Amino acid sequence: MSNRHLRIRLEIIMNSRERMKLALEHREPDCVPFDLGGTVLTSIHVNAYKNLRAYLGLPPVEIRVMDIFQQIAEVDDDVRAALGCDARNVAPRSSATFRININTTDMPGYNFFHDEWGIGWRMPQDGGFFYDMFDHPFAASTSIEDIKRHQWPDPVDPARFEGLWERVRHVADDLGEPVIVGGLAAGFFELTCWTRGYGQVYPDLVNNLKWVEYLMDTIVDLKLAYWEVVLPLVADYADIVQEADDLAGQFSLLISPDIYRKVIKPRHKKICDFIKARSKAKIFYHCCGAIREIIPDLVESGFDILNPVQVSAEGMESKALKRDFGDSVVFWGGAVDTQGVFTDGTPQQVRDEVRRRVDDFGPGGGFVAAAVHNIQANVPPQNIVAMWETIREYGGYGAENAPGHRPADYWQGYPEAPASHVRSAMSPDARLAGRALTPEEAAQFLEQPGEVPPVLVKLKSGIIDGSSRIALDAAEEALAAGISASTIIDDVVIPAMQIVGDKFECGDYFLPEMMASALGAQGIMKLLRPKLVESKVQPAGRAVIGTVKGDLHDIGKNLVAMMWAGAGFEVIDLGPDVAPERFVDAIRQNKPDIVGMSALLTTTMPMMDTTIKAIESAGLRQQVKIMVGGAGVTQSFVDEIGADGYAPNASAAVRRARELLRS
Ligand code: HCB
Repeated sequence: MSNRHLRIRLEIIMNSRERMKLALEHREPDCVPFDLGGTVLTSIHVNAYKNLRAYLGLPPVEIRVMDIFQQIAEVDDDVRAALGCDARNVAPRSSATFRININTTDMPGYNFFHDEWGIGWRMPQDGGFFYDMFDHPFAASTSIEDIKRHQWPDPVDPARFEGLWERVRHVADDLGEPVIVGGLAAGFFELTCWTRGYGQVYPDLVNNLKWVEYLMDTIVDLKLAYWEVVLPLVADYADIVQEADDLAGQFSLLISPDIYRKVIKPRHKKICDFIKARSKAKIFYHCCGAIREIIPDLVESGFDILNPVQVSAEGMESKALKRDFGDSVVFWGGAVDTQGVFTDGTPQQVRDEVRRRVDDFGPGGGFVAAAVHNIQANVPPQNIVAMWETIREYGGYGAENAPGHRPADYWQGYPEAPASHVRSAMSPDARLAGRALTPEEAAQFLEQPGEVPPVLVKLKSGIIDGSSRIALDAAEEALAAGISASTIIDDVVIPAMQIVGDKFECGDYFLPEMMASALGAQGIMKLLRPKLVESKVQPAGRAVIGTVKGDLHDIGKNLVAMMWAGAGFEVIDLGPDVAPERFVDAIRQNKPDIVGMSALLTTTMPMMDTTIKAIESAGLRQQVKIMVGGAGVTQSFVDEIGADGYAPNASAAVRRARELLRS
């Protein structure tokens, strides 16, 4: 057989569209639907796709890229047939008024282009995996006029919809597959982040709300205009329509539930209501990370399907998700944890993981099996096939091995899933000890005792509240009143940032509040730095930090850099996508005490090891302490690569840096 590695043969009873429709109605079809390539968030990186085709014994083809940014492949019909893929994307085309023009010469080392929103994307010419954002049209904007004047894409350009009706009809009637209609680019919040820049949007939510809401509403209006045209066009053929944002990280939401409910949710609801008034399609919502706390809100907003169901994130344990939300939402994804076992595990470990997830999510329908997020470049084809086989082997409803038909002792040895994900006033130490702080401990943890002059109180609360203007004015006032720079730092800025960090760890503050405070502290440190130099005051230490080569995720790294600055460190921030040689050069040039590295992807985590080896080879290892962090980084990984320390969040990074410098 051409696809020689596939051991499983599926007894086909329904076509994909029938199967999918039942699953989306929370009913059991013949088997769990399987998705590879049905959306731009459940596809496969071109490198992994090439390997998969070869492993399946399928002939090489010219790989069509489904999404240029993520470098994911359009899954060809031979692979779809071999694996029995149950979902197909019928995306509208891009606007005729815009053509991507890739520039290969004007940015040394990169290919780059600007998209129709004005966002700049680039990919390293040497070994790059993705196009990453480097330019945001509103990065420096302060006025609503900038938003009005911007040349926005035309959401209803007829060229987008050319041939769309024929394509959806063909998919539904001729192929018997469900029709997934893609949205206008990403979700409205994601597009807000992309056009403004992640580093700006979060603090905007605290101290520039009116402006950022105007930007959001502009984007929502474009989306509604798009859906207004596309939905009647695809009529009843549309089974699923798609929206996507990123609202959570590994351990918690990025924004507070309160901000979600006040700022994001009404706009989500507006979009969903608009779609539901015009279509019977189910609404698919992609949001990575630990979103458990707002799942009821997402359901209230009108989303029917959740993706990617990041089962490795906090509170996202599959068994408890199904128990608590299985009746109200369809889980699309979650079949295998892409952060660990899919890349690093053996095929048997992948089988064990997938079997468990199918058992958890499968009973009663409401589950479409897919990996958590796009299959990354470094996932071995054996593991992809192991995933697929296990879904087919254990995902047949009514069969002996059907989901949920497990022996009574199957769950023995698995940790009991939490009833709900509770954020509470828990210091990291208390978290480690597995208990919440008492109210007295929590109060002590959050308060700074002692009396301070009013201007310093103003300064302190300005920092804690994220009111950077008030804080900066107060710092200037304090200096003018003769209070020394080192007193301001030691007695106010550092303790204030300590409180901010504690609030973050307690789940009281989220990214917007923490970033707003950290930006304020950073501004004050900049103001005070010359005074410190004048009076020969040494910083707490000097730190170089960067996100490693190939990785664009810089939100966490920026936060660590800001918190270090707020704690009195002099920080040299090398940015994202930093090659080992640049870390080495920065150490030579700046002679730091500590080097911080960040990586969020399993494909880039090995770059931390490479960077440490480069630092060793340059003979610089003994001069610096090396600290690492990022969603997938664990203490055992730290030990493996020989780093000196690890911190799970920015506040812990301050504590750990101080410890390392004392050691
Ligand atoms: Co991104 N992404 N992403 N992403 N992304 C993750 C990381 C996944 C886990 C999501 C998932 O699986 N569902 C996943 C990685 C899976 C894997 O590794 N196998 C993933 C993927 C797959 C991707 C792409 C590959 C998508 C694709 O297929 N193309 C793509 C890759 C781009 C690239 O890097 N080249 C991609 C893109 C994006 C963006 C652009 C949409 C956006 C990044 C924007 C930016 O940073 N400028 C993004 C985001 C936002 C995420 C999630 C949702 C949140 C990450 C985040 O900002 N967390 C993330 C989901 C998750 O984390 N579970 C998802 C919040 C910060 C505060 O936490 O962990 O970064 P942090 O930092 C902490 C902590 O780790 C520590 O302190 C920080 C502050 O508290 N720390 C340090 C961090 N660095 C430290 C250094 C030290 O020395 C010490 C402590």
